[in-house]
Amino acid sequence: VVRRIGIIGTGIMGADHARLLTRAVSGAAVGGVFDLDDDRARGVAQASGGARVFADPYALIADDDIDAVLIASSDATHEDYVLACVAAGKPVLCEKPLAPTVDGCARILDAETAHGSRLITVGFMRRFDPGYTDLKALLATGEIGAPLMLHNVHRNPAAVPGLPSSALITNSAVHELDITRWLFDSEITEVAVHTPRPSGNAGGTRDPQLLILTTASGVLSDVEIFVNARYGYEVRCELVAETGTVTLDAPPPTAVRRSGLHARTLPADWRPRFAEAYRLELQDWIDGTGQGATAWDGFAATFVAQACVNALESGERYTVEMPPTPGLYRR
Ligand code: ISE
Repeated sequence: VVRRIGIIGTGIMGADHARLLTRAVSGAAVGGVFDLDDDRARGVAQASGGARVFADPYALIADDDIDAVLIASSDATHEDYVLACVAAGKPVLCEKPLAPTVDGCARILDAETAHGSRLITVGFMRRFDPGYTDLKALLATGEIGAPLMLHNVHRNPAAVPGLPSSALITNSAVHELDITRWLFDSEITEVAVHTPRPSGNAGGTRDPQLLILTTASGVLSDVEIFVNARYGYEVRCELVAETGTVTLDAPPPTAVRRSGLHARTLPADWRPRFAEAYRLELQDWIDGTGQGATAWDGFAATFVAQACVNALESGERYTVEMPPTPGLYRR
């Protein structure tokens, strides 16, 4: 069986997902696309083997020939589209964030809970990155003892000028908020955010930032988020445990030695760095294996991100008082 996927939003991520679904994932085909920019939608439809172009995203969601929906439109539109998918009883993969506000995420949880079974997956693709899955598997062996600290580095070469300082948290560091909960299987209970003198290249944005997260299990996870680092895209971390450490990096296999330099190339953005994670995430979704982040994970990430934004704006530590996990999401 080939599942026919409808894609809402054919920008950078929507186009990339369409390409992977068409070329790199088995059992899937792009059945339809919608984008506010008609030409862009047509281009992606053509590259996806002649998928239908819809003029209305809700018509795409309701269409009998669309089996499941992938949402890669702008963040503020996610909630309405996800709710429409739940109302139609269709599986949906929504790019992060599930919704930009805690209230929006809560409305989605209510809708899915009322529906009574899980339809929603959130695109926290790092959960499928071979480096992170290795790290989690290694931790589970107990070979390096109990985890104590995780040092995360997350850098982008350049952000749009005028980016709000909160966006470093809600749009970028939100990945580390999710990966911290996932890796340690423990909720984040306290957050603090520190900022150095902003980079002169950040155009007034408070960039970089240092987040300090504490989990219920007592692990400290610090996150350097720097979105105007200029030199390239980089995500790495080091886990410190009782009897050993693990570093996660993604060096390309080729290194150049020339003119007194020993160099490896860095990507310009996250797509090459997480290409395999995206492919595995989509294959898991199509297969219905259910390893992806749930709506509850999406809610939790937005909830903790909000606490971090409060901490950034007030300069104070925040205790994160997350509501109890609804029954639908308990293991
Ligand atoms: C972007 O939206 C992503 O999700 C990337 O993974 C992240 O590295 C980047 O900072 C975000 O802007």
